[in-house]
Amino acid sequence: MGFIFKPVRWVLAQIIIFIDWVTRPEPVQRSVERQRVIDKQTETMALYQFQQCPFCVRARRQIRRLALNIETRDARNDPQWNQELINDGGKYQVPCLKITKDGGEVEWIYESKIINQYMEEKFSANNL
Ligand SMILES: N[C@@H](CCC(=O)N[C@@H](CS)C(=O)NCC(=O)O)C(=O)O
Repeated sequence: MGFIFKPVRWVLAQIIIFIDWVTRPEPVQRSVERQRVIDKQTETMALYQFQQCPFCVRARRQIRRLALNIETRDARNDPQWNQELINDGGKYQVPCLKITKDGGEVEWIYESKIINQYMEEKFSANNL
């Protein structure tokens, strides 16, 4: 029976991606200067994720809504990001936001809700 789950999961993932695309949020508009400051801050951030994971969709929507230029890294198919997530992040779970601070210190944030809360607090629309 196991063979049936893979295609069902794949179809569900396609539906999620399609609904996400149709209902994608409108990015906030900022002044050029403000966007430049935020781009500088997000330059050293990366989201480890899977394309078809609903929790990653949640984090990617927040990135889009807040108009953040955060690199996304495929932790399922790219062995480099896969190993880095496991070895340096500490566990194989996505989404995970990697933040490299000014002094070189690295923080790994797991859990989509916590990631979104972090982005909201740091780059919220009120913070134009
Ligand atoms: N509570 C977590 C759930 C994350 C989660 O379950 N992610 C799955 C992918 S959808 C995962 O990392 N699975 C690891 C694996 O496939 O081994 C969140 O909200 O971020």
